[in-house]
Amino acid sequence: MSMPKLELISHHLCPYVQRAVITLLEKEIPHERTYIDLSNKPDWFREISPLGKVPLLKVNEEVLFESAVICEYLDEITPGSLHPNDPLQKAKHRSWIEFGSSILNGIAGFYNALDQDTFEQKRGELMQKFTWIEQNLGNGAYFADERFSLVDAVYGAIFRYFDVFDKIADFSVFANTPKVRDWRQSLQARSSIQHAVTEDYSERLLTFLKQRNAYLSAMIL
Ligand SMILES: N[C@@H](CCC(=O)N[C@@H](CS)C(=O)NCC(=O)O)C(=O)O
Repeated sequence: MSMPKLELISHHLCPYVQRAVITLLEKEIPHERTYIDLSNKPDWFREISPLGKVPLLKVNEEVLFESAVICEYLDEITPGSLHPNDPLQKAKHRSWIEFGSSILNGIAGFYNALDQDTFEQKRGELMQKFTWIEQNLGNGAYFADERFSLVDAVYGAIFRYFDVFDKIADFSVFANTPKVRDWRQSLQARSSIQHAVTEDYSERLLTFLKQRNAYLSAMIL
């Protein structure tokens, strides 16, 4: 199959976009990336995005939306697979990818919390979610074993938030989850994860967090 022309419609801070970029980089797929401003969506984007969300993948003249769909499509058009072959294991990976989306909602709750009580509650909820992960991680460097998979792409983007939170203060979210801490390190070292965002990612995220006017915002110097 000849490779179609691929254009990923992206946003600098979006963790769902990162899932697609990591897949593109892991599979060494030639593509273009176009970044848009979500607070001022271009008309051409509104016209092709059914949910008004990034990522979108333009495949020649067709449009795909939803990161899970995009990642699986990219995986399927290239040799090898970032999913397990066994149907049950593959389904489990998809479950933990969904769980990753609920962690992203939890992270948004954490950085948007307006007062200390809510902030602490959200921090506790995140810790509980990572306890679930701790109990379901394999014994290798990555989620299941020594092979990088699509679940790893999802959590690589999640852990990147904590690299920036760590610059603000020590929130000890991983204090009770040593396997998660090791996994985070393996993912941080992975080239596809390092290169899934632009170099100014941390500054952009800090600026975004400051602008929330939330409890966390006040902690940013
Ligand atoms: N379920 C979607 C979620 C994508 C999503 O929430 N994208 C956000 C940015 S991270 C977005 O485009 N939001 C629209 C907006 O801010 O108006 C996926 O997996 O692709």
